Amino acid sequence: MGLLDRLSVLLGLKKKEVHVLCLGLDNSGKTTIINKLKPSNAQSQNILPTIGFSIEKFKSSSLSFTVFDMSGQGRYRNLWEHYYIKHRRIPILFFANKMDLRDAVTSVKVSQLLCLENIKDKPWHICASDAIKGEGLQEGVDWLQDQIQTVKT
Ligand SMILES: Nc1nc2c(ncn2[C@@H]2O[C@H](COP(=O)(O)OP(=O)(O)O)[C@@H](O)[C@H]2O)c(=O)[nH]1
Ligand SMILES: [Mg+2]
Repeated sequence: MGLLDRLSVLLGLKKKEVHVLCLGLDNSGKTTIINKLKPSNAQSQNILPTIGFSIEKFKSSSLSFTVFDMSGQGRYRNLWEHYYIKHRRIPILFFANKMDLRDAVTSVKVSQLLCLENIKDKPWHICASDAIKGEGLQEGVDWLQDQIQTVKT
């Protein structure tokens, strides 16, 4: 951020800008989640499979998010590491999405299957979500916003 932008954030004239890397298996609902977080007049009605990655934006009450929405396809996974900075204490938000499906496992079970309790060096949180209805998404974004605001800039 340039000096003027920082000043605008300090004065409350502008939201602080943050970058988010969105990763996950293909077809898990990443693009649908991001789309649902945009204002309704900016949402697309027809979500196509992501090729490579796309850059999306949405806002929370005090932050302006730029999201790198990565394709989950194997041949694009080597792109991920270019956007991921290993040694920083970056918060990780997990969505256990498609909770509306009859066979969906609970978010507790998902966190066990992914061994999330082994993540000791970064704050993490898991939310059950239904991206079609938009359920569980705000809880996740609120957590992310809290985490980012407690990190010193
Ligand atoms: N039932 C259900 N379908 C979902 C949910 N989220 C996404 N989908 C559907 O899953 C498919 C893949 O979604 P998409 O956002 O393209 O997945 P991505 O590949 O991870 O970006 C689409 O047909 C979505 O409508 C959800 O929470 N519940
Ligand atoms: Mg996608």
